[in-house]
Amino acid sequence: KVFTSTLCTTLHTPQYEFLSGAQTHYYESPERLEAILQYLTSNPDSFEIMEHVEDFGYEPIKRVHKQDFLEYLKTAYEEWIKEGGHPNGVLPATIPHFKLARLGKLRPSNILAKSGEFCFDLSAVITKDTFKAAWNAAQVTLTATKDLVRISDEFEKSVAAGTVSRENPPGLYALVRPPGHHAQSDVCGGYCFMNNVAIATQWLIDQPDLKGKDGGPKKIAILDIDFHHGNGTQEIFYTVSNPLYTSLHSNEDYPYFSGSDLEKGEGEGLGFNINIPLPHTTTDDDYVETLEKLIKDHVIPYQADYIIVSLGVDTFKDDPIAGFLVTSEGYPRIGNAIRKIGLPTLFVQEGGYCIEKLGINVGGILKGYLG
Ligand code: Q9C
Ligand code: ZN
Repeated sequence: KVFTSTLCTTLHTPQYEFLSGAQTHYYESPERLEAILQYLTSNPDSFEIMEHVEDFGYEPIKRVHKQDFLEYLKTAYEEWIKEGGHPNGVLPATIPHFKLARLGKLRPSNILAKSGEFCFDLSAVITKDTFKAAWNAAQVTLTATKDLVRISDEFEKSVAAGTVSRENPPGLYALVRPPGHHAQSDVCGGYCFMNNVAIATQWLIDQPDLKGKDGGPKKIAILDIDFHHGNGTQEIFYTVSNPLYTSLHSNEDYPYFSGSDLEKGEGEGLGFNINIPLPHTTTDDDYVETLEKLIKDHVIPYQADYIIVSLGVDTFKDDPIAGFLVTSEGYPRIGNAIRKIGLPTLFVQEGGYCIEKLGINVGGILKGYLG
């Protein structure tokens, strides 16, 4: 089952961004979603598309993101225009670099200052309806998450009754944009504003009636297979032991300052953050082998109740802003490796920018998962 909303393709359309100092078109575009949707619609035997979106309100978003940051996202564009900002959208020109912040104690309310305080790069352009778009992506993801609980209960019953084998776990997909895994509790960046996967994860942990095997909250293992490190998801859950955050990503690319295998979590969270940085030479075989090892060494022993996948296909060999060698034949193998975990899984769309192959690549992962 695929959860999406037409708002994912109509809202949040910045005209340009800056890459290597040059103005380019905005890579995180509605066409990305249209391409994926078109592929899934033309495979009706495998995919059922749901346009139903429930409203979970502000509460689940506030559990992950700070109030002042959310207020900023909501009001930034209007203030920006009022102060003479360019209509393409809010982009910082001054970001509080940590070497300055050692001395600086100021937190000015000026929009030019706030645009830097709440953003870490030049790719998260805030337009008139960015807040609404990010809100919508979070609500679609939550809608899918609620259904994950339902289908997972059904799955457990069927397994107990012996009508379904554990080898065929159910799966859902939230087809959303803007993506989320670079958004931290109080900073946007990397095309991300609200962290959809983190919001969904925290919501599952917070449900009072959802009990895990030990009587505590359900346990979630996050598998981040986007090409880029999910600095946002890592930051949000760095000091807790639920969820387990695991990521395969490039060892030499954006976001540059996080993603090392030495980042293992802190306090109660120590040992529950697993980063596996990989080189640009990474092929289908390398990727699948590393993923299978990650699953065997870390995901299976964690004994989660649910898997949430940050699904990026910017690992593709022809992705215009990334650099691995994964081919369209590799994606079904990746999906199959995830299926072999044997747990109900929610896939949430993150990156992937090769429009021509987005459908077949995302579809390949999902089909590989379905087996
Ligand atoms: N030379 C996601 O995939 N610009 N975000 C990087 C690369 C930002 C990627 C520049 C890339 C953000 C969700
Ligand atoms: Zn990415």
